[in-house]
Amino acid sequence: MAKRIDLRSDTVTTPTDEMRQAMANAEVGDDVYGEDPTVNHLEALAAEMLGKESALFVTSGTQGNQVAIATLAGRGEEVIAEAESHIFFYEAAAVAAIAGAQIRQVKGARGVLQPADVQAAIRKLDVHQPRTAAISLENTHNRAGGTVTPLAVLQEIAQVAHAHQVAVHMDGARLFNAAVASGHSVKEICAHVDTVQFCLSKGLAAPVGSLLAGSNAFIAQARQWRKRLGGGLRQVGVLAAPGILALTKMVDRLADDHANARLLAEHLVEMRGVAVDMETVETNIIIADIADSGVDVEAFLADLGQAGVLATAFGPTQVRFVTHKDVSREDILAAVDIIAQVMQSAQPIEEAGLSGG
Ligand code: TLP
Repeated sequence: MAKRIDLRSDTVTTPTDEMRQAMANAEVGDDVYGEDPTVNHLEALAAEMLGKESALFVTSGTQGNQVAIATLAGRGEEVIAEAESHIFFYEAAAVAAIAGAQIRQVKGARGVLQPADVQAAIRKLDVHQPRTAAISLENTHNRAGGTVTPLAVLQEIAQVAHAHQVAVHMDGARLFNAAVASGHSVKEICAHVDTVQFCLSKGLAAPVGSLLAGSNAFIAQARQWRKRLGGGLRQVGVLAAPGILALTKMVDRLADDHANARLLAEHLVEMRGVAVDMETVETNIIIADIADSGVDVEAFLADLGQAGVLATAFGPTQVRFVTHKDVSREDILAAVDIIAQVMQSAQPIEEAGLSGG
């Protein structure tokens, strides 16, 4: 059987052989006592790379974001986040459920929050209004198609926020993609935010885990929130070991994923009925809109899956493709042929008698 080309997400990446070896050989201890040397090494390495005082190993990107928000925002407070951000869209209302805060959705430009809009959304001190406790940025922005927040915008948002004593958190699940695509180091990017979460288990290919970074005082409080949420793990060096390799060996190769995404997007826009906003294709995510084809997204994805290419529905007419370590340039070219064939033979909704009219 032909290889399955899985473009659903970079979360599907499998650990390298070297990572598996490192897991087997990891030196471990009880991390709740602070005695796991491999976790301590990973946290110190991450803090150093990001230019923050401390870092904390957490189970997932969602846990990292939620620990951060719960630390920064309390019950009855407000967090400003981009309208389609992951913390709003995909974290099961955890900001409400855990921190007890509400999210103020602010629309960005291709996912990038604009400083003037952030300024306008910050609440005044008034008995009727919640305190604005934090601003959460997403870089790269998933639902916008992997867009990168320019450094100048980050800097301006930080100025606006800090002038009002509001903290800035960055959901940097794909922070390293932002760094590789922009040519700025993660340290330069993180200099403008107070707290940042990034994932080891996406393009960097570690099996599990994220890091949350910030000041010593923030991380001390975050550590307690992690404990509350059941994220205080024991001999977790077996998971930190591949994370160290993710940071030391897997960053530069993200450029290949970006080149593959570009290649795929260039072919997709040539297909009839498929639209891609090429300006958003900066990293490893492509959002294709198949509205003009008249083809039903779910039916299209089912046929595509049968033919060996997996992608995700990302809206009523949108499909998301994500490139990563486990798909090569050859796989992308093979996927292009398959997508074109499936698109050509797919029946528009009206012809298939599904229009209901
Ligand atoms: N995103 C996943 C899905 O949840 C949509 C994906 O396949 O892209 N922030 C951002 C920007 C993310 O894209 C994700 C995962 C997370 C946070 C959460 O990370 P995990 O899955 O580790 O909780």
